[in-house]
Amino acid sequence: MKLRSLTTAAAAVVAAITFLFSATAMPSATMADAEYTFVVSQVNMTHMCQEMSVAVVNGQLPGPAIEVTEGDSVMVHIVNLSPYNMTIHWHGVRQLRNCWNDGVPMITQRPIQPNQNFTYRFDVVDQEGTLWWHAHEAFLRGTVHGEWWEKDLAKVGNNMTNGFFDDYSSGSTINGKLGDLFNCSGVPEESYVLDVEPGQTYLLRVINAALFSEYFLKIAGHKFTVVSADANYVNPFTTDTISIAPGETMDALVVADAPPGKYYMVALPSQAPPPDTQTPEWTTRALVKYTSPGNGSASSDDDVPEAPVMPDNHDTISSFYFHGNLTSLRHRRRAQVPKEADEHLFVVLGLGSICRNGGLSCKRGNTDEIILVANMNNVSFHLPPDMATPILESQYYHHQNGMDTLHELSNGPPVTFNFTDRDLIPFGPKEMALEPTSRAKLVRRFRHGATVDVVFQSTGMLQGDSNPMHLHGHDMFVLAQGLGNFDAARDVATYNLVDPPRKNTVLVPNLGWAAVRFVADNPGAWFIHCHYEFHLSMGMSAVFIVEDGPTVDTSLPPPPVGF
Ligand SMILES: [Cu+2]
Repeated sequence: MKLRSLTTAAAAVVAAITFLFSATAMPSATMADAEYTFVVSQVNMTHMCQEMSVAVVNGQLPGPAIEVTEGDSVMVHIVNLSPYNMTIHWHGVRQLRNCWNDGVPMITQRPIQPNQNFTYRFDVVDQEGTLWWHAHEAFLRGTVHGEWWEKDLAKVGNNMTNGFFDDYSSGSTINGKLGDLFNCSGVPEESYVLDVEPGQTYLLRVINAALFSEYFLKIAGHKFTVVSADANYVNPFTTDTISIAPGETMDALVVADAPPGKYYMVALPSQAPPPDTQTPEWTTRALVKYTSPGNGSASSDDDVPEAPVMPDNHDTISSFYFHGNLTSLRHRRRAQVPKEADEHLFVVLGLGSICRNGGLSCKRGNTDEIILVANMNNVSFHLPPDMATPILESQYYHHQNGMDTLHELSNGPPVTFNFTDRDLIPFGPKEMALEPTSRAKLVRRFRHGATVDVVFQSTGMLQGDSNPMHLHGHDMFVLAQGLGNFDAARDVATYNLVDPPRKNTVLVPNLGWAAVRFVADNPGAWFIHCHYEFHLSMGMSAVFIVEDGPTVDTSLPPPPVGF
């Protein structure tokens, strides 16, 4: 298959963003192959009869795409004219020995304050396909693209951190368009339209930039051939439905081989079935429209578009099987998966609570006396609001204060229980007994070059939620996934050590587990977190500190000039 010869690329995106092609080559310090200026500002936008002030880049929703060729160096000047602190994270970019440019507030840098500028520099090396950028500050990720919120997103972020969870989006979008399932006083919202010519093949770059939900994406009368995920080629496979979790990207080919006409492209959010709390979820749709070569439309305006039959919105098992189909395409320049690991972590993704009174004793469960938090091995990530120095800077300069308050992520949870017990889903005595949690600057240190296995285990404490876990600065080999509780004696034998997919975001299935392996070869302080914004804001995150190697070439250079 000649992927590089495809020049017609359309972007269909479950809440849009950015494209990065890539390759090998090193840049000079001052010049860049691609240079962009991103002006972040507040603009007023009106949808569904409601005017909102939203933070956007260069006045656009979604923001501008960065298009680069393999091997390019990239420079992006951020001008923050918004009233919010801001950083931009280059999601999935490997950032080899370049952690200073990873864009995570108080972990890799101080946030860019209102009316301040900052320049990011990075290379895109050995990655092909689609990556994206987003704000990594409170809930502002929401407006650099995606859902439509009739809410102040900075405030929503605050609410979630403080244990108030009644905020939901008002609509989903494809490339910033709500589509005709939404209306303002009966007038349908604008739809994203993908014009296609019969017989042509299109590359769709699909990004789930939504804050809360996995999505199913389907086009009536057409099939997808998935060729890449998280900017790594996969063995192509054909499917009529793409399943995609927040933070993931998928590149898929679509052949316009249906009878000329109009076809809906539908993005449907999914959620775990009751007894999980059911939240408002919004389906959105775009239009695939056949045109004739040269001029004219091959479909008349009166054509009623054909709609796809969508999976049930509780059909979490389809997502499980879709992700199980991903295997990596053999690539001569890429290292194979290491056959053994040096370190083994079992990370239980849970929900807990801390007492609002600051003590250890209070009423648990459905009460105002607690703040609900999300955790990893029963510690919830928390940075004190008065923290002065980012973790990376403290690590690099060996600052004592800052580093002595770090809490080491343990190899496993403090107590073992039936993690996927459905009786844990509703508030009750079983669940409440497991609630007490601590908060800390949660980190884990790795020797440079260590091969690390992590098994992520979802739990009924978080209801039946899946967890898309995103690791910065590294790709992870996804060795296996399963439903229920991970059992090393049984499950290690199922590890794929032949062609596991490489992902920066691994979807840990609903009431199940996922096993990953990565090589800690990139010195720095790397955020690892759930890409559901509410789990992240509740503390489902940690920092992986990778130590310098023995040589200059395996060590983190000093911060860039002007940092
Ligand atoms: Cu999560």
